[in-house]
Amino acid sequence: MDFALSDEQTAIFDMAKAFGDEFIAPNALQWEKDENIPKDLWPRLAELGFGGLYVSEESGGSGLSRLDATLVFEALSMACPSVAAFLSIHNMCAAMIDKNGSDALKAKYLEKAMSMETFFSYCLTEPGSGSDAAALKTRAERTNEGYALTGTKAFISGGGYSDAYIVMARSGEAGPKGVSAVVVDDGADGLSFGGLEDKMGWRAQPTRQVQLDNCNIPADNLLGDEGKGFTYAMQGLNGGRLNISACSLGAAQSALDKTLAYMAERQAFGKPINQFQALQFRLADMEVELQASRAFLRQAAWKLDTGAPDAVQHCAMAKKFVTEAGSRVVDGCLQLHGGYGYLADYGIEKLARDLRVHQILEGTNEIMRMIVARQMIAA
Ligand code: FAD
Ligand code: 2MC
Repeated sequence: MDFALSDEQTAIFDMAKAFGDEFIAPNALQWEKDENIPKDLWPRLAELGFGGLYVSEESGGSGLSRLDATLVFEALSMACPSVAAFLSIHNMCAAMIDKNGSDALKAKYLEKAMSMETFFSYCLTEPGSGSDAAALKTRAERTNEGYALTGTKAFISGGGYSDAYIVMARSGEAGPKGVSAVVVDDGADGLSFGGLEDKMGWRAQPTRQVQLDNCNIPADNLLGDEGKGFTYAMQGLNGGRLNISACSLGAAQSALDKTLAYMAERQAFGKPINQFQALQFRLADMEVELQASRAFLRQAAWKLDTGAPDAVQHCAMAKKFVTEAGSRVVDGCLQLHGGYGYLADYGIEKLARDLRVHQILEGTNEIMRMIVARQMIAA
């Protein structure tokens, strides 16, 4: 067993970190104020191969492992977790098309997804069904040409911003087996968007409802087989949950790095505050939390990469553990900055707001516990 990153993995991390330091970190606070990530960022990330991190090389992707991808999201989140997590959603969609799509669908979408001329959103949640995702009601009715979609998707990251949407909709019976996944292009007749949601964090990313009113799409925009959309959506989320964990980890690490520098400078009672043992112990606790998170996350990614039978549970456990640890660490860092931690200019309060939602989306941490406990009591 080898816990070290390979030279190639270290190079991937360093490349993402350098890009984030130069092109994302200096803009993160402004993009949050603008409530917009400039679209010209994406082709530059695509040049590094980040438009399809774990899309196969045959399809024009980078063909990396899930573990490699977590390194990219960890590194980019040191600059801004909101930007990194947005990129993760696009990657999740691109990989769903690569893994499950027909040759026609791949030919239609993947090249531009890899260059990130086409940015993808993922539409599962509805106003009446979030955790109980298989209860979704959006209909996909068969027509002569393909499908007519009617329904509303809630909380869609990139709603009204993205170029294409993977929509999970009901084409058959109640429950998970009646769900199909389809691709809807921006500009399609019958596609419209709700107002911009006013959120606590992830403010650089637009979140809107995606509304479908007899929205007609061609038959070859079906992803894979009819009735398998729920499984594709869940498989996509396994990797997504790893990525979200990596986003919490990178952001918390950057908060801790900033806090160490701050504590060496900040004086109280005649000495730098890093000389108080009570505070040193807090630093040590935070270091332990992040090291444990990193090891646990990478183990879960390795399980997904190797098709381990308990990979789904490990992805869920990693999401629960790492997102909660990440938020605790950022909150601790905010406290160690005193009043300055509460000011926007220091960047820590943004991280506390951005990371909070990682315990809610891509499956709440209660649902992560449910996934783990179901397996524990099944045997
Ligand atoms: P509910 O399912 O109503 O849950 C309410 C509470 O009950 C939660 O605490 C939940 O954990 C708990 N709960 C529910 N069932 C159980 C149970 N069986 N046992 C124990 N506790 C339970 N969705 C998308 O499809 N695409 C996106 O791009 C997207 N982006 C998002 C961006 C943001 C900023 C946010 C906030 C959400 C986003 N979501 C997206 C939606 C997100 O995935 C859902 O909010 C989440 O899955 C929870 O669903 P819900 O909000 O309906 O909560
Ligand atoms: N990986 C692979 N397959 C999975 C899976 C997973 N993680 N989870 C479920 N499945 C399969 C499962 O094996 C079953 O297939 P089969 O019948 O062939 O065995 C099918 O999906 C149905 O699963 P369940 O019987 O477990 O369905 P149930 O409705 O009881 O529970 C649950 C499913 C609660 C685990 C699922 O609804 C869930 O994960 N809910 C959380 C929703 C969520 O994560 N939303 C995130 C939206 S995206 C987002 O927030 C973004 C920011 C992008």
